[in-house]
Amino acid sequence: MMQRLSFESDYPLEIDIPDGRIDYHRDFMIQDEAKRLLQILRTELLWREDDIKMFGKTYKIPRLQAWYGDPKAHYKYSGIDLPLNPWDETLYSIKTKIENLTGDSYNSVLANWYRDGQDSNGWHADDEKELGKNPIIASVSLGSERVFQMKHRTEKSLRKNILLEHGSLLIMRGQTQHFWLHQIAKSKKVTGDRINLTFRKVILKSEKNFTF
Ligand SMILES: O=C(O)CCC(=O)C(=O)O
Repeated sequence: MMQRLSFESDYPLEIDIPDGRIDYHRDFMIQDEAKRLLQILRTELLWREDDIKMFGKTYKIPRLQAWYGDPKAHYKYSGIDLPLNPWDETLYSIKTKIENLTGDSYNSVLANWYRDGQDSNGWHADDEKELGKNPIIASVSLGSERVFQMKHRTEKSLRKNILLEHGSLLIMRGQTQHFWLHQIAKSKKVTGDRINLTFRKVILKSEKNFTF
């Protein structure tokens, strides 16, 4: 069942999942500000249409993406080595807003642009070794609402569906990436676009205690 979250009391809402932790800030941005940022990011970011290889075949990833961050904050997933762009002013200001709100720190961001409901992001966890043991992932949603689906890796009956609203911030922390997978499935009902920004802290290769 899909959950539209209610905010009568506590803010942010801690979404109750075993073996992990999720906080959801529905009103992270006021609607006008979120709309303005969506318009800027559509044109300002260096969007790429990357390929992925699966079972010997090459496919276009069903969304556009772009990677920004501190010098040396390199990131690779599913064989895709994303070129690192230096911080964009708009992305940096959103990063600072999240850091001031939560007290966490980030050095990079993966931007995803879902052009319509046919764009998607399949089941995965953000568990690459560059992200360290219990990564904190801060995910901002701008534009059309999409459902963030989660499933537990071993307890197959455990699932969670969260509606990601325009201007919201969802934070995954603790052991979430070890125990849970997430996805944005295709949807025939969604016609508009959506930009998602997932702020991360990549362990820099120059850091002494970096071990793969
Ligand atoms: O679009 C989203 O909300 C999820 C993005 C995501 O899963 C990712 O970038 O790893």
